[in-house]
Amino acid sequence: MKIVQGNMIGSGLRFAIIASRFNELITSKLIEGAKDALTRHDVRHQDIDVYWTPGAWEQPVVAKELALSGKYDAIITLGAVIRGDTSHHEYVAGEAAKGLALVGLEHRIPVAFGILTTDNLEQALARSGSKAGNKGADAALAALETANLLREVRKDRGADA
Ligand code: INI
Repeated sequence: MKIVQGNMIGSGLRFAIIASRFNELITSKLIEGAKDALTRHDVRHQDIDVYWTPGAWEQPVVAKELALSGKYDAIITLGAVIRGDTSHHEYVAGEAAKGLALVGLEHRIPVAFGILTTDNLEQALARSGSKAGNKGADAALAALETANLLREVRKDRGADA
């Protein structure tokens, strides 16, 4: 039986973080969580770049361009879509999720989904560094593990890394 998994060693890997200015109170904390998680796993500060978008809606097109650049081993998307009085937030969250999933598949690069989708600000605060952890850190670690897993899978296939 063969078990293949990605290790959690970040040295030499390069990451792009895409973060929304919308709900920056939350997203700034997600960025801190993501950066902390990566550097604790030996990713160098200079190998982490942060790109700001106006909102979650704009993230897929930026992710696509970054994937095309070939500069990164993984992309980490961070945002907070909080339910409002209208259905606007549903379109924003749904299209961001669809678009980001497409970028990962088309460009064969891990695109971690660290966009919170919550009913209220309290739930978002709980997930950005308080009682429910920090989803920015979780997304960063998922990106790191998947980047290393893809390396293993490509090695197995004899494909270029
Ligand atoms: N963008 C977010 O990142 N989170 C939200 O909660 C949100 N809501 O609810 O409106 C939001 N809207 C802005 C959107 O991402 C675009 O920036 C805007 O529609 C302009 O294209």
